[in-house]
Amino acid sequence: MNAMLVPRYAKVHHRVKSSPAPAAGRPPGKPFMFDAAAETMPREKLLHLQLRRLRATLEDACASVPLHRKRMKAARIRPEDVRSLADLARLPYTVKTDLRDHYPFGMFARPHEQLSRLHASSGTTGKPTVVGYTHNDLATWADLMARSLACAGARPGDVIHNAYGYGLFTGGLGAHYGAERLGATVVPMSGGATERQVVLLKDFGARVLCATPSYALNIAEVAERDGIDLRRSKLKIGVFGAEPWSEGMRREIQIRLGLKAIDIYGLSEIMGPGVAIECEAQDGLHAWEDHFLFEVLDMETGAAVPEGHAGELVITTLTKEALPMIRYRTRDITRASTERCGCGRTHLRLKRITGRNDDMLIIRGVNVYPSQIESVLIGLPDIAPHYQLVVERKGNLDELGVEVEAMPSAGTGEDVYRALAERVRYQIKSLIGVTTTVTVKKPGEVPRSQGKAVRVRDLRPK
Ligand code: DLL
Repeated sequence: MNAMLVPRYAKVHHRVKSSPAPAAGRPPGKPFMFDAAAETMPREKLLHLQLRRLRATLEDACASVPLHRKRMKAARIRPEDVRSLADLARLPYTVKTDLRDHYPFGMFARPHEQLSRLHASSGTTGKPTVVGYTHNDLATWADLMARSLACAGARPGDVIHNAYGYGLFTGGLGAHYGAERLGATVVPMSGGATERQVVLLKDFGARVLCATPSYALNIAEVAERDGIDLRRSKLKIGVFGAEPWSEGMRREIQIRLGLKAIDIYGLSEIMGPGVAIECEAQDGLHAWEDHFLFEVLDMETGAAVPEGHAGELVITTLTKEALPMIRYRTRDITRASTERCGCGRTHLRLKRITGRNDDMLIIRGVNVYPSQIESVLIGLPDIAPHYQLVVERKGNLDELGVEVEAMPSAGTGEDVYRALAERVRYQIKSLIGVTTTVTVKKPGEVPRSQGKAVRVRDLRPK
């Protein structure tokens, strides 16, 4: 009887006494956890904690942020009316354009003097999305990122090579402070200078690599080209996220770098990296429910989808001070499961994020996500795992071009490339049902990623 995520919460009405104190350590017979008390909290207790924190967040957001106050009033609900987590469904949503419309600081709940840091994401159009953190927010983020790294298999004393970009992007600094908080030695590389990254990965004896999956693949390729076998180095764990990637891509990276590739999820509007992460079982991302409330909704009806079904992930922050978010529509598509994981963590698991609502292409009536195309391409013989999609408008219809890259083993010549293109086109058509025009490029011709890969070139008139 666990069909719906939100109705399950409906039973919870009481308050909990206190929040868990971080207690590093390893309960007997359990895997290492950064905060075992929080990570294995019984679900009943976790849901009580969520309710208490939700009410506090709503009170704070309404008192400090005019937009939240206005929206709550329009929805005819006050923080004190929220008596159970089922009441969440009555709360208004927040969307990305709210942040843009209140650029730069209009949605902050704390004055400048209390802000310790700002981050921003550029986005494709218009103004950037600006997010802010108090001192406490940064401490919570470091804790959650340390918890996430430990969940991935990192340990105090490890060398963690951090190739997420440093700067306004949350990846670099988020992973950095988490690694330090864990008690690891962090190598603050940022993205780029890939040849140097490869040498230092080996020379400094990194056990953990943090990077986008597409950049990890770039690192693997440069290492192979330069004759450095990272599979024989100390590297054992990859903490990869910030962009959608497929199981095929995971297999490819694991084989080429000789490590276990762990999926990490996060977004700047909510915090940054460390909102959810896989454990060593690689079977869904543990989503840290003591700090965030997760809903998976059918956005046509606004209702929670049955557990295990795909829907849009909507997140409410429970402890954020500078930028509390009420029912933030992430646009990310996932499925949730409250089934207990073998690792002992009790927090719900999100399945791999397959893409964003707004990344979905409709090609002659067929809905397709870039990650679906990736799943077909990876593993095709003679095709390298680098690709770009090109969307164009011809008349009233959208057309999809797929640029793939031949491996040197494919041979050369027009006939070889034509036959390869036909094979790729046929595979995509038969597995996804969408008609594409495939162009085969020479080895090295598809641009390599330095951070988040550009998978789609949208040439449609705006
Ligand atoms: O990408 C934060 C991050 C940094 C996450 C490092 C993981 C590792 P933004 O730049 O705000 O923040 O982009 C957030 O990236 O809404 C998803 O669409 C996408 N995304 C992030 N992680 C994953 C993932 C960071 N593991 C947006 N799988 C999100 C699929 C992901 N998509």
